[in-house]
Amino acid sequence: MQNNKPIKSFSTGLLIALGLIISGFYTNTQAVETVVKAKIQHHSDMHKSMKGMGNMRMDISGMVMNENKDKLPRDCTEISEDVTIEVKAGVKYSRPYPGTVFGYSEHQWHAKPCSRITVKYTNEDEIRHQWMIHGLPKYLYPTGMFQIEINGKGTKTASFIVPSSNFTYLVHCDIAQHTEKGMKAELIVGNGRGDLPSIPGISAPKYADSFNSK
Ligand SMILES: [Cu+2]
Repeated sequence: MQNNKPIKSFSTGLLIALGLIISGFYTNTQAVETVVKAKIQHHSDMHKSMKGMGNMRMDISGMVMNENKDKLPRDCTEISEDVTIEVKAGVKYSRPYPGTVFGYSEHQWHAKPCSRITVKYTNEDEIRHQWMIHGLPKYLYPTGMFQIEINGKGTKTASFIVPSSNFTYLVHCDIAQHTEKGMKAELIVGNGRGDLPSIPGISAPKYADSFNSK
């Protein structure tokens, strides 16, 4: 009996120690679990926010952002018509327009409200060019934009659907100086809202250059 007591107290101490280790381990496991859960949550948030950024097809030759082949704008009951825009980009398309360096093969397109527009875009230069349209409804096109970008020579095709309102949409290449140097166009849906300024072959600049000398 006398021997039992130290053993018993030892085993109690051991149990307490084991308990501490186990609870410590458990706490650690919980902490690890919390971290893992947070990471999973962060990952899924990232995916959600990527979804919020819209869909994106991307490869070495370029990208398509916010393509929409089938989601109708709220104010459309059906797709009114399918329109195909075949447009080329390149330095050579600037030739008819003095003062420009880059150009599109066409600078104005027409479409009916609620039409689905398929853009077949060909880049004939060795540099990067975009066909980027602004002002689309943000609940379908995050940032209101649809875009095709091609790195060097190549062709990409993608579609989007316009809403029912009469509107003139700006189309351009957003690469530094390309808009200013000729890569600007307009898409007129329905009756549009007049021409945008500085569209090569279509409209004069809003503020003409002044070369007055005194
Ligand atoms: Cu460009």
